[in-house]
Amino acid sequence: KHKFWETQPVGQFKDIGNLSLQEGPIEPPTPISEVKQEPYNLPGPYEWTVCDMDSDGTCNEVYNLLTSNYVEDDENMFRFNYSKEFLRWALRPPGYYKSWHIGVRVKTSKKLVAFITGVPARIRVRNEVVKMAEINFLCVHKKLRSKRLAPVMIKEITRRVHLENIWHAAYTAGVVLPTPITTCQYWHRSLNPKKLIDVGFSRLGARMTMSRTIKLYKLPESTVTPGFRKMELRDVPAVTRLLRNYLSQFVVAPDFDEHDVEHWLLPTENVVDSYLVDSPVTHEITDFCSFYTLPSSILGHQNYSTLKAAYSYYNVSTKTPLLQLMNDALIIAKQKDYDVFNALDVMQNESFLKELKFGPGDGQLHYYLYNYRLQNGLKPMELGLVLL
Ligand code: YNC
Ligand code: MG
Repeated sequence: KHKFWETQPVGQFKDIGNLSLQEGPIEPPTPISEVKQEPYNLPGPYEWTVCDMDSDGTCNEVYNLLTSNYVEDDENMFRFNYSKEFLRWALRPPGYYKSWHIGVRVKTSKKLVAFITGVPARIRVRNEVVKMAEINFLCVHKKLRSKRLAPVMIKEITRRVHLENIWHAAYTAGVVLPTPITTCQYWHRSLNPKKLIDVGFSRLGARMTMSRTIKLYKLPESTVTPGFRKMELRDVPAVTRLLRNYLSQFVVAPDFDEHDVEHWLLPTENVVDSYLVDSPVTHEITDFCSFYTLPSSILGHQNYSTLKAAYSYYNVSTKTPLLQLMNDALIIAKQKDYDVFNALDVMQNESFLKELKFGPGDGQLHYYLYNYRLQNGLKPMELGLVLL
């Protein structure tokens, strides 16, 4: 059934529940000298290219490929529209490898027709911090689908990850592959219900009018928590301490240091927003919340072309109740004109979703590890990792 995935060091469906299989690496690392030195062969008309995300021209090509060909919802009404600034942020964290930003071009025209990326990360699985690649943005042009290009691209990025002496990876997908470590659900909080209904993202509830719906989702004009403010560079040490301590409770979570926090959480306009509570009494940083910006193109609508969506990222509450902290995040997102605020049911998110009027979405998001076996699946609440 999975001609490619059956050959890979991932948990196989037939192994589910087999207690004789140990947790940890499925295959041992091999000496780098034994890693295949040449790229995998592509079909004749295509060639590999390294995509230099520092170059405006290349960044534009990647942006255009993804904007027209990347992930859509099941009904093909919306397609992710990652911005160029977002792609630069997502692909250039501390210690990134340019060679992991892989494109496929048509030899004759040089047109970019496929893409896959990895970035390095330290991810803790139970008590073990494992060097991994986070794989993302796998995309094949719509006209080249179902030709088995994706397995070649996955093998090629695996080879390049191995060349850096890294033997594991983490990734998410909307499709079921062998085998998810957990399956999460997206929840959506309407900020601009009229637009969301107009574009078919949501529907008017039973016995609801438009004006009652607008009233239902109304939020205060300004945040309520004293000392709530935007994160600044000087906050990096305190936020790192707060976040490391918080993430230590989850079975799988990133092992962030100050460099990671500066990159992934320091606010970047229209890419990532982070706020914290700077206690007016003790001047301590007690709580933190963040979201990233990922608009979707609205496909074939008369009046609207993009949906502005905020995605919950990492949140930590020690003094302010998480519910109040996230309500302030919603207020900020509304002030900044987002249409919807999305969150997965990971970490402690379940504790605020219903009360803050998030509704469950349809599609599911499956989380995977490559070459690392986890004995039992995780519950979404045991997962402390958000991939972009
Ligand atoms: C997928 N999303 O099952 P089998 S998520 C992984 N992730 O293999 P073909 C996928 N594998 O089942 P197409 C996958 N989707 O026969 C399909 N597959 O064993 C598997 N969509 O290949 C599939 N982006 O080339 C099958 O399929 C084989 O032409 C079929 O191309 C697939 O970024 C795709 O959803 C997804 O652009 C490129 O449909 C195409 O359909 C497309 O005939 C729209 O492929 C965009 C989209 C996926 C977003 C993402 C994470 C990717 C993870 C890849 C796996 C990484 C493994 C770790 C590597 C490093 C290891 C180290 C160390
Ligand atoms: Mg293909």
